[in-house]
Amino acid sequence: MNSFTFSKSCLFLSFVTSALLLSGCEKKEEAPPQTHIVAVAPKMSVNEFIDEANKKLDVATLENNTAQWVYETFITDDSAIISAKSSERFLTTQKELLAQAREYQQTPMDPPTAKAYTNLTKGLDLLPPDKSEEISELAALGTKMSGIYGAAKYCKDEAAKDNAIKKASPDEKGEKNCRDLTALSEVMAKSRNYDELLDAWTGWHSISPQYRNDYARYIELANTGARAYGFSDLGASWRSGYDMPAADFEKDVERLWTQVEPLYKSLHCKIRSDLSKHYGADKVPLDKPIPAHLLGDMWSQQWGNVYKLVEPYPGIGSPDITGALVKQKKDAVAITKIAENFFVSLGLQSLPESFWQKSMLIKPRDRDVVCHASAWTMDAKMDVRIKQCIQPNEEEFLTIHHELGHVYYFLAYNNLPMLFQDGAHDGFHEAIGDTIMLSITPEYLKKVGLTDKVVSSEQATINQQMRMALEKIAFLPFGKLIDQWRWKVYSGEIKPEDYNKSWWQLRTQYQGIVAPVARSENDFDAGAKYHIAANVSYTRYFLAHILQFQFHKALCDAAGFKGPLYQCSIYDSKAAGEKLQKLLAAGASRPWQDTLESAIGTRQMDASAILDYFAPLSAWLDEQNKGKTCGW
Ligand code: X8Z
Ligand code: ZN
Repeated sequence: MNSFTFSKSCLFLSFVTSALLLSGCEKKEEAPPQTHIVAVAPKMSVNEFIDEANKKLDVATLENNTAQWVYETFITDDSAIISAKSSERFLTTQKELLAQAREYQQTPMDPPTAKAYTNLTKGLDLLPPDKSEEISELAALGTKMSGIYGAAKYCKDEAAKDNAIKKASPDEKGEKNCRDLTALSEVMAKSRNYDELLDAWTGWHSISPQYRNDYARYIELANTGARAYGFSDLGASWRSGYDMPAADFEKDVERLWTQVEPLYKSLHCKIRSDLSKHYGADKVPLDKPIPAHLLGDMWSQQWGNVYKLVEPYPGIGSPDITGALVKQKKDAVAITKIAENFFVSLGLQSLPESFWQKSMLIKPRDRDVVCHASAWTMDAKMDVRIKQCIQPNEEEFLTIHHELGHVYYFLAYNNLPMLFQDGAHDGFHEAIGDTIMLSITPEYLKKVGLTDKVVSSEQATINQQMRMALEKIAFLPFGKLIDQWRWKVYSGEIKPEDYNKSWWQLRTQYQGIVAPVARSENDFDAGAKYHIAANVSYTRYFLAHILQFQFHKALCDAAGFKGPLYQCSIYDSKAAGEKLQKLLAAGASRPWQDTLESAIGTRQMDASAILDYFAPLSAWLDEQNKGKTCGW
């Protein structure tokens, strides 16, 4: 991702995304204003400038990453100051580089230089405002919001909250009445009691209003930065990072959504009817959106935790990963090693020793940290790390594969210049670990000792597909809507006084869910999601959910697999590994369309592979939904 900035998270140390290859072809509205163009001849050639930018970014990124790592793994008032200061310095370096870059806007460039230039100037997650006091305020607000999010605890009563703040020991009374996101998420995952779920949901959503005003100010400042570089707002900068005109990119996102929307609606229909059976039609009416706290997840984004409630054929052949991890007493390191072993089986390298020494794989007992999982490359070489609060359950097991996907990407491109050290686009980076996840089939689990039997039957297939669809299909509208909201917030179409209303309009429109209790503009429900508080763009995950199936198909072909896509596991295939490694090693050195074409023979993101994968479930859902009123 474009981690030029402090406010990234899920992967660190990449600066770039891209847009049009040659600066001469840029879209008018995104070109920096003429007033900024310096009319004198640049001091150095554009190639020298790019070399210098690579060197400066190398130094600045290492310094910034260390500050952010310390902050996110040890949140205190002191580390917050260091983090904000470091972000401010980083933004200032970026400002200097971008000012210099303007001098080369009209300069002819060879393709690699043009790509590096694009990566330096397009698709950035944050852009520095001109005034130093605004940079400083922006940096401090970013740090503040991620810190509040990371350290937040919901306390049932205020006295408990005071105790939780005062007392250091987690065992003391106050802390027990206060629950952090990990504890609240556990309720969301495991409880099937309507009121208990409601308490956890409303509890977590009571945190974000405290930074609602900060968020509005952050948007103002971020837009000031974007406008200083000729973008209409920061959302336009985000959309400029895909090697195509931003308007075409928006159309592509719509095209992909149109392809998958019917399958989502079909899944929604069946899940709603199953939830209605469990909770009653008074709580889950059959023609209305689903209450947002009943889907096993704080944000209703992935629904795997309600699998047992909706299992098509109860008890048939669906391996219990959580059960196996617990039974076999797998700790965080052992779980990470299982994921590493997958990559190694493809012929990729083992993780460096420093990964094991420096990563944070469990939640420390004695301090606040940002538990939201992330992968880091500290020095753009071998110092790669993961920060995750791993527990022995299926969700964390899958997430560690996601994170290692980032880590293997970092390692594959670490010999490239800094401006090429990134994913082909941000959706590629998010798709790698998930592609591996698609190979976690029952047969694979048997090979690694996490299940003892594999059942082959139509019913077992449908169960397996349902399990996967609850993760992958359920996610799609959520993956799209977050930035639909944010793009409008950045453009000013959604005003601060409508933040919450517009958020729920989109949640209902796309996901078919509804807030479980009345909401108002005193709430800030979008801010209850990490990527909003931390300003991480989100369309990347939507794209990743489409791309990973395209990658899976290509890698299965390379592995010589002949059956249906959903049965394929590339585990142990060196041929698939070689193909994957080649894709990763290209980093952001070429437009993503070229990288995609070399890897899988097409220049387009396309949902046929995901639809093909889920063909059996799709047909089964159509059968099940006959006679039901679907939609909301
Ligand atoms: O944020 C993440 C990763 C880190 S890049 C854990 N994901 C999104 C989320 O949690 O909202 C992965 C899936 C979507
Ligand atoms: Zn990620």
